[in-house]
Amino acid sequence: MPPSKRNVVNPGRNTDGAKDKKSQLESFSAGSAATLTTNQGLQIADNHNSLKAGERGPTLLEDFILREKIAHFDHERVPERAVSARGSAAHGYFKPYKSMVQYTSAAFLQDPDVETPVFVRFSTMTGARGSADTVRDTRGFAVKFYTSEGNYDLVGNNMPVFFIQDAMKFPDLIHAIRPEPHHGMPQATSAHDTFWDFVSLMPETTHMLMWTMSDRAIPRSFRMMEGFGVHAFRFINARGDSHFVKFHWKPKLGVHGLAWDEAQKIAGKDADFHRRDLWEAIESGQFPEWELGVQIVDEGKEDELGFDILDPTKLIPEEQVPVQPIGKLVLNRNPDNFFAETEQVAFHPGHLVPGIDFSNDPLLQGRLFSYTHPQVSRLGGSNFHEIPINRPVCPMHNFQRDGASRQAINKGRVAYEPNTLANGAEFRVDGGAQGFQSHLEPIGSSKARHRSPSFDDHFSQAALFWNSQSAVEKDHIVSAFRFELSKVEVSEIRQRVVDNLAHVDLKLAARVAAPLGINPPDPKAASGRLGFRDYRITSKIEEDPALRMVGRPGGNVKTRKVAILVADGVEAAALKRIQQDLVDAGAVCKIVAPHLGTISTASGRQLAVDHTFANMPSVMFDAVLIPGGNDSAGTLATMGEAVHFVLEAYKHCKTICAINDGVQLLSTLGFSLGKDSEAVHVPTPGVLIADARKVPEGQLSQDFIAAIALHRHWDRVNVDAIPA
Ligand code: HDE
Repeated sequence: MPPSKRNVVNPGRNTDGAKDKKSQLESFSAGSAATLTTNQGLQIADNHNSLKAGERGPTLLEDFILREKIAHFDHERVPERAVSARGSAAHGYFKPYKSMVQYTSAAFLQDPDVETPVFVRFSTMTGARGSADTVRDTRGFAVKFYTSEGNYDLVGNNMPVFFIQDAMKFPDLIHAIRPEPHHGMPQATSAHDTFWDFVSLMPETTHMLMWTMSDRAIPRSFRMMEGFGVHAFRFINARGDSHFVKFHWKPKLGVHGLAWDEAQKIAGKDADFHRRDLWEAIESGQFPEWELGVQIVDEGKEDELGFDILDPTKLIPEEQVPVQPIGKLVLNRNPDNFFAETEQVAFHPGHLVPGIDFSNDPLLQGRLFSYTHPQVSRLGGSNFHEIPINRPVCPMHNFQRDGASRQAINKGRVAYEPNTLANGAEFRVDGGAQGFQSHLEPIGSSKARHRSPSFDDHFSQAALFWNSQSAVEKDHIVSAFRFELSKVEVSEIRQRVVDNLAHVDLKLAARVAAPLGINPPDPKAASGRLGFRDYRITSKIEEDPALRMVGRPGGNVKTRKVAILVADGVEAAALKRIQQDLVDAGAVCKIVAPHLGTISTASGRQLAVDHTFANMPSVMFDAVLIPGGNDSAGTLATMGEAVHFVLEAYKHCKTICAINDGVQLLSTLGFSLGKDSEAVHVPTPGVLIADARKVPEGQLSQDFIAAIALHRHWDRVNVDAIPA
C-alpha cells in the first residue's frame, strides 16, 4: 500500500477528552428520588409488606411488586472473571509529553495538549472476587484509553514477563494455581502442590517464579507498582514503518513492597487494603501518577537483543534498551458504582487503534481469541460494548444487530454492507485508506505445531533477575521459595523445584533447599526430562539496577501513614510541630490511643483520637511516632497491645521515632535515650530516639521524614529475634 494510503493521523477532537467520558457516563447515572417505583415506573406505596391473604395468611402470587423485587435480587450476581476476579479501578487521563509521530500514528500519542480519558483496573490474578488484596500474586494493570479513534486497551501486569510461552498452556497454569479441585483449597495462593508440580515440570516458568517470589508480588500499594505490557507490540507510523515496542508504567511514588509477615496479617485485618488505599488517596486529592515509557526496537534489529523478542518469558533489560518516558497517567476520580464500572468493564488486548499492532508472540496471539468469551458469559451477551463504561467516546457504527439486552435502536431497513438503500448512493467499505490497517508483515513459512528453538533458554534471565537484586531482596526471595515449598506435601516436587533453581544459581538453590527436608540441589537431575532444555544464551549484561526495588533514589512520604501512639498525659508541643511538618510533606497522621474520643495532654488540653490499638494494628501504617510525656509513655509501656504495636512495626522494618519519655515503649527492644551529648540517637536504621530539648527546631521532622521516605529499613538488626 502506498504511504499516502496508510493510517492518517486523526488528532483528538478536543483537548478535554476526559470530560467526554465523564459526561457520557453521567448521562446514564441514576440518583435517588423522593418516591419508589417498580421497574415499570409505577409508584410503590408500601416497601415493607408483601401482599397476603389476610394479616397472618400466606403471600399471594399476585404480588407483582414483591415478585419483581425478589426476581431482580435473585439475578444480581454475574459470574466473576476466570482470572483477575478481584479488582479495583479508577478514572483518570493520559497525556503525552510530545508527539510520537515518528513511530506511531496513534492519535492519543500525538498532541501534548490532548488528554485522553482512561479507566484503569488493578487486580490480583489468582484469587476469587472476595479474596484478600495482599496475597502473594501477580497484579493485573489494565488500562482502557477512550481515544478519539476508538478504545485502546493495554492489558498488562505488574511484572514484565509471564509464566508460559504459549497460550496453549494458560488453562493448565491457571488450573494448577487455583484452589485444588477436590477440596477447593487453598484460596488465592500458589503455595500448594499442584502449582509447584506444574511449574517444576515447565522450566520456562522459572524467570516469572523469580518475580513472583520477590516483593513485587506483595506490593505496598497499587500506586507503588510498575506496570508492563509484557508482550512486544508494534508501533506503526503513517508511512507504515514498524518498530517493536514494549510498554512500561513507572509510578511516581516509587516501587515498594510489603514485608511477607505483614502482607499475611493485613490479609486478615483488612482484606481490602489495596482497594481502600487507592480509593482514599484519590478521595483525598493525592492522585496517583505513572509515566508511560517505551522501549523501541527497530524492526530487523531484534536479533541483536540476544534472545527472542517474541518470547514473553523475556524482558528487554533497560540497560540494553533504555525506557523513554512518553507521557503521564493520572488517576483522579473514583468510580460512582463498583458494579456498573469496575465489575462491568471489559478489557481485551484486541481493542486496538491505528498506529499500534501486535507481534507474533504466541501468548499474545492466544489472548486475542480469549477475551471476548468471558465478557459474553459474564455480561450477559454480545452487547457488552453498549454498557456505559465500555462505550467509546468517538462515534461507533456498524451492522452488528440485535442480541440480548440490545440498547441501540438502529433505524432504517439497512443492516448490511454494501448497500445503496441507506442514503441512495453506494456505501461500500472495502480497502479504504482511513481507519485501522493491519501491519503487512511478510509471512512465508509452513504451518508448525512446535516451539521455536529460539524459545529454549529458560534460565539466563532468571539469573539476570537474581544477580540484579540487593542482598535483602535476595533474602526475601529465598524466604518466599522456602515458605511456598514448605506448604508442598510431596517432597519430589520440592526437590524438582530446587534442582531447576540450580540452573539459576547454585547458592540460591542450596539456600532454598536447606530447611525443606530434601537432598541438596542437583543441576544434573533435570537433564533429559521432557520440557527441560539444557540451553543457555549469554546475557549481554550481568545486572540491571532497574530490576531491583531497594535503594532506588527519590522516595518521598506522600500518602504514607504515620501512627502517633498516645495516652493521657502526652506532651503535645513537640508532637504538634512534627505532625504539622509531616502533613505539609503529604503524609497522613492518625492518633492511636487506648480508647476513642479524646485524651488529655500534659498541659490539660484535649486531643482527638482516630483509632484504638484494638481496631487499627501497626500493619496499617508505614511509620510510628511515640511522643513524650511520662504518664502517656508509662501507660503505653504497660499495655500489651501498644508494646506489640511497636514490636511489629520494628519487625516489619518501619521507621519509628520516640521523643523523650516515649522511649519507654521501646524498652522491650532494648533501646534507651542516647548519650548525654546526642540529640537524636539512631541505634539501628530507621529508629530515631530524640531528646527534644537538644534537637534544633525542625531537625527531628526532617530526619523522621527522610527515614520514612526510604520506605523500609530492611537491614535492621535482630529482626528475626523479635517476637511479633
Ligand atoms: Fe489475561 N485474561 N489471559 N493475561 N488478563 C483475562 O479476561 C487470558 C495474560 C490480564 O481487569 C480474562 O475479561 C489468556 C497475560 C489482566 O478486567 C481472560 C491468556 C497477561 C486481566 C484472560 C492470558 C494478562 C486479564 C478473564 C494466555 C499480562 C484482567 C476475564 C493466552 C500481560 C483485566 C476477562 C481486567 C483477564 C485470558 C494471559 C493480563 C479469561 C487465555 C500474559 C490484567 O479472558
